[in-house]
Amino acid sequence: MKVLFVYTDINVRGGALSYQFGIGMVSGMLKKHGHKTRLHHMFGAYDVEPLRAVLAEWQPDIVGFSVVYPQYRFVRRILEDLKPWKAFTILGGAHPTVVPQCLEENPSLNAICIGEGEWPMVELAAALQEGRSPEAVHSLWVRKADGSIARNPVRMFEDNLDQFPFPDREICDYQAIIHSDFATATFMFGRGCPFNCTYCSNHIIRDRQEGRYVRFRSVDHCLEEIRQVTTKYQGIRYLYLNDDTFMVNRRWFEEFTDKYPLQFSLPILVNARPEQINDEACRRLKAAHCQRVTMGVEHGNEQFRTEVMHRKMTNESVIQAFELCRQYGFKTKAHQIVGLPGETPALHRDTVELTARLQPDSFNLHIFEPYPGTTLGDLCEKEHLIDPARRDVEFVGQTDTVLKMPQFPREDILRAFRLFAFRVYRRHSLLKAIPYLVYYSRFGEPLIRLLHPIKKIVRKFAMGV
Ligand code: B12
Ligand code: SF4
Repeated sequence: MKVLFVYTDINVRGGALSYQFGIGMVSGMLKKHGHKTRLHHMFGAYDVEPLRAVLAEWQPDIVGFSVVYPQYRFVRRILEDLKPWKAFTILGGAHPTVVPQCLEENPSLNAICIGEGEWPMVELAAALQEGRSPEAVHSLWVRKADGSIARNPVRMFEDNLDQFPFPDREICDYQAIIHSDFATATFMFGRGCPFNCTYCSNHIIRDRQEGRYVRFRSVDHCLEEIRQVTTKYQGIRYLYLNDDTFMVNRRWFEEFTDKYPLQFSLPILVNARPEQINDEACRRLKAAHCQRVTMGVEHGNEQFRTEVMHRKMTNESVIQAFELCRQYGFKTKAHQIVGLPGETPALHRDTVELTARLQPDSFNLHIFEPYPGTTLGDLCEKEHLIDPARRDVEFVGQTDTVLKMPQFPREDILRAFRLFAFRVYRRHSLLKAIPYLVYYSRFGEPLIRLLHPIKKIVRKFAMGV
């Protein structure tokens, strides 16, 4: 079977290409079972014509989309714009996992996959190849010939991740991704996350399947993947270990940080929760050539962060974590959010103040977006906080708001977003504050694309990394 994956990355901010692990994992598994796969990456503005050309030229049997909620509106448009479809169409990824009913909204769609897609896709491809009906494939909802929908039971989480092939990086121009992403190769060693942040879909994804959710591949399996990737691709200078939960499994973390430096010398970039950072963890990270630690802080007001966002940590522990990382010589990066339901300009000022106190080398400020089914998404619906006129508006992800809150109007949220970096860095470094001010201004997005050829120099200058 020929399976075409579509990765929509439409209207996202910034010029870097990214690798989609979900597609990579499913593609690796399909290839192992003798199928052919190909990827169509939609990057930049919405343009369906190149996809139309690929469909006509390659004639895939199955077209699989990997979909997150902010991209769903584009996927719907694609399904409409390219109908009638000759291929079997299926959605997988976070959005159909959380909202499987999206099958009903799209007449051009044949099926959706709930949760992990490796085995369901292999079974789907086998059924279609053998001329059997895929109506009973577990984890799939399938539109039947009579128009009704088969809602099949969902498989358990796969416990042994080592049995899957490595994510298929040959499906894309992975060399170009490394180049575009500052000479960085990205890895994901585990799956699942044990936390319950109320703005994140994680808790719903966890509930969709039975079994152990937070899992890691064995350390040796991960090291072998690093070896293969660093041997095969040129010019890699950093390894980004993208797992949110890199340090959650202490035994795994210790084994990794023991073994990695014996075999590799490339610097690693990691994600951590502030409460996981202590002397012992930093010593281990240092030994593993860690260069940067990224931490989700998400808000500067302790009470708001705990009660509304369910991120239970003190500001003091956050400050200590950033200081400790600095002492060990790691660059730091913080994630923050503005425009949350119930937030006020005064509460946001706490985020500015805490970030100014932390002085991370770099940061990401996201504007809150209500994802369906999340605790905060449901709250926004219940309290009618979503502006009906803006619900389906297409904008550059997380740089605008769909909420209408009298205490924190849209104009103020956008202003807070644009001025955040300047406010955070102005007292410490105008050289850093001013480029950031431009980056987050209205002209930021066109400028990022204009400066694309010299972005490494710009980043080094502004962020020191
Ligand atoms: C790492 C990560 C990223 C990374 C890498 C993304 C990737 N998948 O490779 C980066 C930083 C690039 C990223 C970007 C974004 N992310 Co993200 N990300 C995650 C995170 C933490 C883990 C995802 C992951 O890679 N898991 C491992 C892989 C193997 O699993 P998977 O992707 O789920 O894929 C499996 C199944 O879903 C399924 N599957 C996936 N695709 C397909 C396709 C088909 C056809 C089939 C059948 C099955 C299938 O099979 C896969 C293998 O089992 C999740 C949180 C979470 N707990 O899941 C958020 C999450 C998926 N991200 C989310 C969002 C919103 C985004 C962004 C929009 C953020 C932004 N504004 O920029 C972008 C969107 C990028 C895009 N264009 O799609 C949301 C999605 C919410 C929702 N309800 O849709 C999540 C759930 C976090 C949250 N805040 O709720 N993300
Ligand atoms: S730590 Fe990250 S992935 Fe886990 S629940 Fe919170 S936001 Fe979601």
